[in-house]
Amino acid sequence: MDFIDLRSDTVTKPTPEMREALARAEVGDDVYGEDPTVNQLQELSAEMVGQEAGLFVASGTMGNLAAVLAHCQRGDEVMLGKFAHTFLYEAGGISALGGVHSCQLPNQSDGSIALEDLEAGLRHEDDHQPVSRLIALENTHNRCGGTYQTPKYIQKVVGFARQYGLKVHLDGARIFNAAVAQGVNASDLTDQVDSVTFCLSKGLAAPVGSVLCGSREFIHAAHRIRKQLGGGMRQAGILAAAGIVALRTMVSRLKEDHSLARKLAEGVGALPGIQLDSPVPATNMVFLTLPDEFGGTAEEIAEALKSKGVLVGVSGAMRFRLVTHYGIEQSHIERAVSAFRDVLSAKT
Ligand code: TLP
Repeated sequence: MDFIDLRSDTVTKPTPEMREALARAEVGDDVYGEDPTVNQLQELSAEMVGQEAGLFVASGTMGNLAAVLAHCQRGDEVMLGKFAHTFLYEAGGISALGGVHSCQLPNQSDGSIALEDLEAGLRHEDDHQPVSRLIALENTHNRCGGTYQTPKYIQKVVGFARQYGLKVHLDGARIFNAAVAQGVNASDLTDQVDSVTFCLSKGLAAPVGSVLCGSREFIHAAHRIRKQLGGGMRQAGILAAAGIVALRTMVSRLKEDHSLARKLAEGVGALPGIQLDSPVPATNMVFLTLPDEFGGTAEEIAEALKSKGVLVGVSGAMRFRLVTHYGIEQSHIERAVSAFRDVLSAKT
């Protein structure tokens, strides 16, 4: 069966132009810094997010981990939201591998962390306490519904961080979704922070990879950590070539994903019993909950949808995540809505 896969934008497959570019890529040994295509991707990335330098890494998880390890010593503390991807879904890497303590603060509905909460989370000069070193933000915010934060908010957090001598890392896995949704440049959201990771392999559809960007000095430190993590790649230009095409050709089309997410929300939101987190999704994610009366489990509902050709993500007891992306079209949205209609009406 040909599935309509709404589980994540990570399922996107490379475009024909990417396949051509990776076949033709000029390569070298990137551990020696000699892969011209990797170097080109890193320069382009840094320029697009308004930072001095970039580092091609295997994944968003590796980018965030290398960043936290480059900013923090063992026993230091990172302040992040309790729904942060780095806290919930990165296998505890920052504490397991870096010995970095986390201070988990409430996330507002748009994924931001209130300045009062940051203030309350600050540690003081006291041997009993860890040292506050870093604030980690996430934009768009996955668990909060693909919501975004504005340049003004980021600027406020950076101002706060400067006041207390803290660094700011941004998990910008979907930073281009955040930028396109607000009609701003990605750099408006990233040029103030100390480091930013963004992913090539989500909505931008490249097969592999993320880029960590920051100052030259920071990237020098992160480069060593990437090596420690086993992430020094060799002729990685094969992968980087697809990333370059992703950055050049796939950013502006993200608005189509956002518009299809709104249509999907409209369609499923009109079905009886479905509760949307937000009637108008901010970017490319639709989160919905079914009332307990439906009986059974979210996994059973997901299985029933699968038997109708639609794959969805389960993100809690009767909570689902549907993500639009390259390869999803209007006709798929209609089929997904009718699969939900059928499955729910069979249950009632
Ligand atoms: N998110 C994946 C899953 O891990 C949940 C997804 O399907 O959304 N930051 C954010 C905000 C992310 O959403 C993800 C991936 C990452 C970091 C990690 O990226 P990868 O998967 O490349 O390690």
